[in-house]
Amino acid sequence: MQPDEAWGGRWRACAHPLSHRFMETACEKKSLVVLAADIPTVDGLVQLIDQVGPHVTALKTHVDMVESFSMDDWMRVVDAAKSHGMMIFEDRKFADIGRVSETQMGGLYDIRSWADLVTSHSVSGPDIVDGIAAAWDSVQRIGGVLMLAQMSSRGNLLDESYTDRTIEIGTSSPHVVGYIGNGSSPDEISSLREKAGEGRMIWTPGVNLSAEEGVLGQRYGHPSDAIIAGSDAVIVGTGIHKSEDPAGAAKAYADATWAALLSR
Ligand code: 5BU
Repeated sequence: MQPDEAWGGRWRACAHPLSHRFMETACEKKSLVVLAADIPTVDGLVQLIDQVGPHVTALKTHVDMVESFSMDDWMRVVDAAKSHGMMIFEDRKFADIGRVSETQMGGLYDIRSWADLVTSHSVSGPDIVDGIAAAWDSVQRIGGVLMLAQMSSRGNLLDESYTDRTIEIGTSSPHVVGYIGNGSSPDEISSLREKAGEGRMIWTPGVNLSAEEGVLGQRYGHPSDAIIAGSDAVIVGTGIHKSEDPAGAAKAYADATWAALLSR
């Protein structure tokens, strides 16, 4: 199916090139699944990526959870993701002032050199986005920022006025591809979609096909409900990597999200 048919207004209104790349890959793989690869070893990550690659559209990483990090080793993860046509999304949740965030995009992990997307808080104000974008610019790469407009964990402090002000920042920056929304609550996703309009993506963690509640305050909703409510990608970790059959689980999430997109 052509992306404009599957995605409708979102395809036409989202201006960032990486949002189009995501929507195209989603159509090729019939999947709106982003794998939250929360595995602390490079071998484990590469194995998981190779198992689920055909059903997953982007890889979400936490590079700072990898034990005995080395850049050479890490490139095996990057290469594995690329070989499956997955975008790489480092869930770094930047939060500092612009200048420091720019520097933190380099450093030990050199996120700017391999990540296509990163997450950012908005608590420090709009310049954080320019700092992150300047880092990609310095290595002649294009990247995009997903700002945390909501969170999935219980008791989080991102209230409605915080969400509104985050959207103000996002709307006025070409580097903001979209927002992180609370995948456990279709109502919150619908409200975020209404505020964000068609021109930005919403990606949602806090999604699981079976679990009611995760550990340590994580909350879950159903992937189909999240997509119907206006999410464009479900971020799934334990639902896939803790499954006895990760490939089968990834396919189940892919099928549920693709069907939901078409019915939306
Ligand atoms: P889970 O195993 O599907 O619960 O993993 C969810 C992932 O999404 C995990 O990597 C978190 O860092 C990430 N996440 C989240 O769960 N909730 C949020 O609000 C944000 C990120 Br932002």
